[in-house]
Amino acid sequence: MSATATAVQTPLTSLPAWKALQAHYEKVHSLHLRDLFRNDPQRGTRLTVEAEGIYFDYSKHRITDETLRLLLDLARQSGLHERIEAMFTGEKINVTEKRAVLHTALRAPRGEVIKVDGENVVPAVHEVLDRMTDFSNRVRSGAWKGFTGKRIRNVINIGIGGSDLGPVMAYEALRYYSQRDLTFRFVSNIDGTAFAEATSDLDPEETMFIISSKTFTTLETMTNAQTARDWSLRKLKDERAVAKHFVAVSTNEKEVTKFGIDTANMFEFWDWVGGRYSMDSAIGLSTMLAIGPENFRAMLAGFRAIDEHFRHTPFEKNLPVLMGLLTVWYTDFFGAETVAVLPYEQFLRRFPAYLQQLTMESNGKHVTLAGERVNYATGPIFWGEAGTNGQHSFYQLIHQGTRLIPCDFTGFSKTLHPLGEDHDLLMANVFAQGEALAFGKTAEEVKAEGTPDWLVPHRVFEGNRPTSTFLLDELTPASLGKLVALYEHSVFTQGVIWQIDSFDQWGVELGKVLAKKIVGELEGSGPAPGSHDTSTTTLIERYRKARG
Ligand code: G6Q
Repeated sequence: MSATATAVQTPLTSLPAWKALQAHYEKVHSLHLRDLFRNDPQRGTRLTVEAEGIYFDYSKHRITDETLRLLLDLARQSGLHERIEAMFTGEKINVTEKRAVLHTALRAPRGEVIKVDGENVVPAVHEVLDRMTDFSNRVRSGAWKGFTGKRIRNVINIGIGGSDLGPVMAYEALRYYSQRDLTFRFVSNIDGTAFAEATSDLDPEETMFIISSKTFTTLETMTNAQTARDWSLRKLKDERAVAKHFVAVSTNEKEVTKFGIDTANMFEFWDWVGGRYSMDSAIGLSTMLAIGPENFRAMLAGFRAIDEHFRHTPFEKNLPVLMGLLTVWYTDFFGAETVAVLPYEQFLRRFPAYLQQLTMESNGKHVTLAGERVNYATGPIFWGEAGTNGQHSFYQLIHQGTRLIPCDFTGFSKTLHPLGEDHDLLMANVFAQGEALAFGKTAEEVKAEGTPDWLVPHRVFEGNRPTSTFLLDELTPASLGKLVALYEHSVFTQGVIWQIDSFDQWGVELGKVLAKKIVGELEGSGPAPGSHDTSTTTLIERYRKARG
C-alpha cells in the first residue's frame, strides 16, 4: 500500500491550524454579515471565484479574510495537496477496501497514463466507451432490433444506490437533450410496485433492460432482474430473446454469465470506481442511450475540466477546496448539522437526492483512517429541493428557525425553456433569498413598515444565514458534469480534513447481509425461528401471521 495512504497523521484537533480556528471562531462567530458587507464595499466581488464557466459567490458566508487564511492552512496541514495527487495517480487511498479511487480516470483523455498495480487503465476506459458508443448508436437508430424484429422503444435501468441514483439524476437533468422517441424508466426498489408500475404500459418486444450492478449480487437488483426476465419471456417465449433484450453493466463477468447475459452485451467497469462515483462509467449507459454519445462525451469533458481545476489550481482559487473548507467550518465550528442544496432549475430536481448519497455515504463515518473514533463532527446531512418549491415549505425554518443551515443555491443565466418572464422570476427568487437570508430584516425596519408592536418579533428576520451561490450559463451535459465534479471533490476535501475513508461504505454492506438472514425466517407461521431481540421477533411473528 502507498506511503500517502497509510502515513501516520497528526490528529486533526492537534493541528496548529485547527487550534487557531478554534480561537478564531470565538472572535468571529457573532459577526453579522450586515457588518461584514458594510465594512468592505468590495466584499461581494472580492469573495468570488470564476472558473470553468462557474461563478462562485461565497461572500455571504460568515468568514473573514483571517478565517479563509486559517482554513487554507488547515487544508495544507492536512496534506490535501498530497492526497489529491495520491487519488489522481491511482494510489490505494480507499484503505479499508485496499482499492485505488479513480473515477477521475473515467474522464481522462485517450493517451493519458494512469496506472493501477503497474497497468495503465485509460485504454480500457476508452475501449468500453467506444463499445457503449457503438451500442448506443445502434439502439438509437433502430438498427438494434428486439427478438421479434421490432425496434427498441423503451429502456429500463435496473440498479440501486450508486447504480441508480446517478443515472436517474443525469437522465432527468439532461432530458432536454434526450432522444424523445425512446422512453426511459428506472427500477431500483425491491417492491413489486416499482417494477409493475414501470412496465405496465410497455411491450416486452420493444423493451430493453440494462441490469446495472457492480457486484451483480445485490438482492434488490438481482430480484428485479429476475422479474424482468420472467416478464420478457412470458411474451417472447424463447430464452434466446434474453440476448436481444438484456445487457449488463458490471465488474462481475462470472455472475453476468450465470444470469444468462452474453458477455458480448456486458459493459465493464472496475473495482476502482466506487458506486456513487460511477455515473460516468458504463453505469451511465442509460444516460448515453438517452442523450447520445457526443453529449455523453461532452459531459465527461465537463467532469474533466473540474478535475484539472481541482488538481492544479491554488487552493485560494480552487472551487471544490473552498466549498469543502466552508462545509468543515460550519460543521465543526458552528455545529451546523445540515446543508441545503437548492438548485433553481427544474431539470435538477433529482440533484439533491443524488448528492445525498455522494456526500453522506462518503463522509458519514466516525472512524479515522487510523481506526480511531473521531472527536469532532464529520459529514453533515445534505438535503434539498429544486427552487422555488422549497420556498413555500421548509424555507421558513431556514429563515426564522433556531438552526443554522448553510445553503447552496445554483442558478443558470439562460433557461432551456424560455416562457414569458418565467426565468427572470425564478432567478429573482435566487437572488432575493440569498439577500434575505444574509441581511434579514431588523425590528426597526419592521416597525417602519407600520407593523404593530406585538407583531414585530414575529416579523423580524435575524439574517446572518450563510449561502453559496453558483451561477452558470446554461444547463448542458458539460455543465452538469462540472457541477457533479465540484461536489465530488468538495466531498474529497472534507474527507481529507476529517481523516476518514470517503470511499468505503460498510454501513451499506451491513444492510445487504441483514435482510438476507431474515428473509428465510418470514415463511411459515408460529414462533419465529431466528434468534433476535424481543422487538424484532415480535415484528417477524406478526408479519408471518398476517401474510398467511
Ligand atoms: C455506492 C454503494 C452502493 C452501491 C449499491 C449497488 O457507493 O456502494 O450504493 O452502489 O449498493 O451496488 P451494486 O452496483 O453492486 O449492485
